[in-house]
Amino acid sequence: MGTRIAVVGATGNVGRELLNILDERLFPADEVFAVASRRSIGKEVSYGDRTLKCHDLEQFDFSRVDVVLMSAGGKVSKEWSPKIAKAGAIVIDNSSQWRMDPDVPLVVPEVNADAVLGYEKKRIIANPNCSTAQLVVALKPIHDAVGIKRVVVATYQSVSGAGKEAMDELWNQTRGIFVNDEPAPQVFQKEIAFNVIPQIDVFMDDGYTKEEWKMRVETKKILDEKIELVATCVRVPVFVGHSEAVHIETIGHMSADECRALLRESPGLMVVDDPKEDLFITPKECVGEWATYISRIRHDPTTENGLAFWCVSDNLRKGAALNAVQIAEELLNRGIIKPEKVHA
Ligand code: 11C
Repeated sequence: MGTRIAVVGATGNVGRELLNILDERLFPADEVFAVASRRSIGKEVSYGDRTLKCHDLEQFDFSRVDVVLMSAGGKVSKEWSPKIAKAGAIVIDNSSQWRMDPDVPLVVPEVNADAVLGYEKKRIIANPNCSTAQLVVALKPIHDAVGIKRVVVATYQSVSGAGKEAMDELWNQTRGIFVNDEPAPQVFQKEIAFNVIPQIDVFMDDGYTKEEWKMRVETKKILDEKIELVATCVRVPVFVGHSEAVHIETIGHMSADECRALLRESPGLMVVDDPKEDLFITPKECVGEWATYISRIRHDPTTENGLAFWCVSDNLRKGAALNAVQIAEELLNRGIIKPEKVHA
């Protein structure tokens, strides 16, 4: 018998991508269930060429599945992940609810795949924030080669990170400008059409936003506690695809050419970088892709061991759904998912 999977939050941006990616990657699932809140009962979602009807979260019997891919926000995850784990399934959660819990592994398979073994304590594995996931995939090979001391990153994050309503807000405001009927901001703090907003998530006491804090603490947990990181996270009027301007200070020296050659060979990365040919990647070009794209690798002349680069990825994929499915693949490859135990 193959694995049985439930996708919770199946009608959301990430939920739909989870179903697409399970299908695209031919995840060996015997059954896939779409689960959502009561208001989505009866709604249908696509899973490859099949159509799944949404089950009600409150009524669904989670002892029927081995793995639950959860993308329903922190509040739902706080209540439901422990209940689902108790029913015997392993939860792979996309929210920020469990990421910094010492008993929950925070996993990006290209970086710390072995950490999945820590699932045992709570039967919950956390998926990082989208802006962290793509960054650590790029940092890992450099850290392994010469050590990273410090990272300074500025993000250019698409509106899809804030959900479907945020995408509608960008669309309606953009259209509204041309027909003189601009809706007031509701999802974002300020107008997003033809603008950029230097606030993602709430402000904290130290003046940083929670998104900026997440990038720092999650990078430390996934990659190395010793790495210092400071971020400025900015929302831009792009539908899908997060971009990052990354500056790093390394312990040992690495030239830009060495960095380019190293990243070309590293898992999860695609290097598109030739300024003479105007070769670099923009977020629009990475939509629907699995890879994290790296462009504009160069030496940072303000410090002896400095590198700068541009990092772009589909935030709904590597930043969320793809990473979650990769974690499920790790569980399969390591024999941690044992369907016969659950369904005997
Ligand atoms: C955004 N990064 O772009 C956020 C979305 O902690 O999982 C994901 C928030 C999170 O708005």
